[in-house]
Amino acid sequence: MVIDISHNKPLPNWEKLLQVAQQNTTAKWILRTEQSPRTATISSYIDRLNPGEKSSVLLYRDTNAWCPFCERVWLALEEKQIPFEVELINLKDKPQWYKDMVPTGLVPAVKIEGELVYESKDILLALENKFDSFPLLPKEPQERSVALDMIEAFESNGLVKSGYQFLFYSRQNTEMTPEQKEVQLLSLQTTFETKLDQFEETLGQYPGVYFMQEFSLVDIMYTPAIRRLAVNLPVFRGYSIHNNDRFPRINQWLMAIDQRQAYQRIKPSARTNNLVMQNIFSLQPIYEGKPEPQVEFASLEKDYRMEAAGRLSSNYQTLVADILKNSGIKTWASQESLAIIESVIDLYLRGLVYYLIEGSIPSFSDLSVDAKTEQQNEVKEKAVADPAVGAIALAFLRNRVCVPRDMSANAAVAFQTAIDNMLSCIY
Ligand SMILES: N[C@@H](CCC(=O)N[C@@H](CS)C(=O)NCC(=O)O)C(=O)O
Repeated sequence: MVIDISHNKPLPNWEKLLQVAQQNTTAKWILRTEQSPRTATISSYIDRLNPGEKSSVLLYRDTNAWCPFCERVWLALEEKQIPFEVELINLKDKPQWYKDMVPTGLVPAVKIEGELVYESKDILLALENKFDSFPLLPKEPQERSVALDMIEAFESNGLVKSGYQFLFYSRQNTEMTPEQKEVQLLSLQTTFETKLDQFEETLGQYPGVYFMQEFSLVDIMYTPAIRRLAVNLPVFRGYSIHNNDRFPRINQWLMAIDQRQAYQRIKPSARTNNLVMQNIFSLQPIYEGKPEPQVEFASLEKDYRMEAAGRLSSNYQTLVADILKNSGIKTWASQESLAIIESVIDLYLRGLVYYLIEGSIPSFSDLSVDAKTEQQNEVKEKAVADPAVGAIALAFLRNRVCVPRDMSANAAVAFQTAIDNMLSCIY
């Protein structure tokens, strides 16, 4: 036990919770005071720099961590164990200095020893040229040239393009009959499947699960797009690459990529990818998303539980404010009760963090909160930890997490599992 709250002691404060979580996770993030998001994942190897030493690489990536091209560069940096710094660019409101600096205005871009490189493919090759740690291209010239050809082929072989045409097909066209639309959709599916057959064949060219003998830049080029297609097509088209007998090598490849150590804190979750398609690209799920399989709390790795606990503790003020503002609580709560409600939300979030750290759900029935009036900042009244407020706060947060912006995919599984378990204890 790390924190003792037995004998009806109050839950620990946020500082204590954050301290314990940070001591028990390898995840690294920074606090971005007064900015959104308030926390950001940083290089796993930043500690390798000497005190005062600047990293030779600065990565410009999108604030929401949705960009598949940024994901490529981020993954290469982690695979090569390069300590790097990050500057987040808000794509909805790109700073003028960024547009002036990068001719395309797009992310990602990097500065390597002060020199600007943009376009993800060019960045990958530049990093490979500059840093010989953990090579991501074969040394043997013939094999290297095959790898470079495969990297070039990403743009021209039509695999990803045909996948996205199938995913984004819109039935809105009013000049076609429903039957004609179905025929068109089926033809897009067939084209994509033919491309997947070619992909399957390419993966068979070398022994092992990757494109080349070893994991390489070729895998990095394809990873973000293929993973996004694999998690979005079942939800928006009812089409599955995963567990599809026609594509055994692609499935092995997806699984191997998913398990790479360097990818663990970068990969997006299926849920985040689906929500991006739904909310940003207005795709409609064709069937209700299956509930994610239940995970046993005991099977969650401590490192990731602690990461979730730490990220939440670093960001609790924003989360409490977000719940108050956007969960619907304000539509029924009286103005006078808001201070108490805020304290109850805070208490349940600390309870969630406590659970992530300790593995046991605190008993809220024994706990009360002190609500302070805003003006006087003094205790006005004591309130019981109303489970209804706790349930709203937890249910709201469960889908709010954006991966990997707010925490890694594995940490998000821990976070959501803990919330599910707490909710089932409330009602
Ligand atoms: N070919 C570019 C594509 C980069 C790209 O499309 N980035 C998008 C984010 S996913 C972007 O910066 N969009 C902002 C905009 O269009 O203004 C690369 O590989 O780096």
